[in-house]
Amino acid sequence: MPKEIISLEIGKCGHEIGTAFTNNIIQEWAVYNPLEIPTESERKSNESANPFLSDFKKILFSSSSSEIHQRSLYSSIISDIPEASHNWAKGYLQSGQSHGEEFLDKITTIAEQCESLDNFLLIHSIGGGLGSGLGSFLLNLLSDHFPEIFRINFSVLPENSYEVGPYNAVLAMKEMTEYADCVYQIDNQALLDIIKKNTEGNPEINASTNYITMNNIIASYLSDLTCSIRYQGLLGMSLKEISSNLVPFPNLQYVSAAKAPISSIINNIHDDKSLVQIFNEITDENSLIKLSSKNSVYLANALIFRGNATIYDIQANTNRLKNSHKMVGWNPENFKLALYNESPLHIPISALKLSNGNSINSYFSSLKQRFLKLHKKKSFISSYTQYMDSSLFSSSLSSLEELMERYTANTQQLEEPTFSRLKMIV
Ligand SMILES: Nc1nc2c(ncn2[C@@H]2O[C@H](COP(=O)(O)OP(=O)(O)OP(=O)(O)O)[C@@H](O)[C@H]2O)c(=O)[nH]1
Ligand SMILES: [Mg+2]
Repeated sequence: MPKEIISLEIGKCGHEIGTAFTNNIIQEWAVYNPLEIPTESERKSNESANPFLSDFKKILFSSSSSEIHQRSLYSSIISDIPEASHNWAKGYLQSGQSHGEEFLDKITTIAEQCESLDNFLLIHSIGGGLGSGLGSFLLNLLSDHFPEIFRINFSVLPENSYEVGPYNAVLAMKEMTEYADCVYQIDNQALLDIIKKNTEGNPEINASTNYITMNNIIASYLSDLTCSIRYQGLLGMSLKEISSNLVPFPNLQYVSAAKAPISSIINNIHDDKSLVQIFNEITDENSLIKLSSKNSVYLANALIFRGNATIYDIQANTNRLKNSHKMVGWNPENFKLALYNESPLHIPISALKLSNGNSINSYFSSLKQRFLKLHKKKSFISSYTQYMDSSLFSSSLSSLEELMERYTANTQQLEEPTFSRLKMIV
């Protein structure tokens, strides 16, 4: 029975999110298991004192040792990596390739400590240099050396104001399309807009608290995704099971999410929305990536429900939700449900809807436009071509265009695609 997750936190954003996520699950665990939480010094002296963290191994890849939070929670820290200066190519080559052997040694040592490794989880932004470039390099490395182990990316997309973001994101996505088994994407711009909408009139939320609030939302998303390493569940599903169900075919592996209730996470307040209200909130309009839900067709969906409600009510609401989604003709029933009694902190009931479908093309098309706008003006090109061949820009853009075409083609046809299916886990 696979169980351990090795999470690779890459770059500043990866580290901040990894920290917010670990804090979230430790606090939550303390509510349900008050006697089992070890102190910081117990953790330092005895690694196995981490009750669920023994199944959740963290490796940090950072270019600065001064800002590392909670050292004791990491199985390994690599903190002397050269800065990638917002540049995918520098991150891939200078921060990645030139340290490849050292990275492989560290990852292999941790992997050998696992009884039955479930997956690698790469947490990073694909806007910055290290997260996108080193992230791409590590994904390649894992694919070469651990081909049997599922590779899951949890990738933050750059907000509109992050100038070189579109270059780095498109270059990284070429690698993820090729080497990742599943990619959960979250869009900083969508988060900023959701926060703005939910905080009008709240004087405590301002630009400087945005990252904290954004990371709380992301942490809670990751916490839902990884419930199975902490709780039994009435209907439990491991991260690998959820991910392989969401990706019926390789190279169509981009998952978006909608979460409810979101205002309680943002405003840090107790929320007691009804089950119907919660289900009404998890639409594409509230997605954590900006999507247009017009004519959406889904290849697969999954719902992670947490909290106390009768199975009958959950099932009735799930059926209602399912009926509002147009599923692809050859996969009409792919709407998986995971159920956990343990709700998130301060929230009695919550739901996370995960979707893989053609509405992601609306985001990809806006990313392509942002990329082209930069590329046509030849902005920043020379800082990339110091490290890579310029043809990589056009091949990465082609990879994005082909991905969009695959999403369109495979959500239109009634027949099952002819390329080989990933092994489905029911
Ligand atoms: N949600 C969220 N986004 C962040 C955070 N920190 C940085 N980002 C975003 O990540 C992108 C920049 O990536 P970073 O992670 O800072 O960069 P890096 O990977 O360390 O790489 P370099 O600094 O370029 O070497 C931008 O889109 C930032 O807005 C964070 O704590 N939370
Ligand atoms: Mg950085």
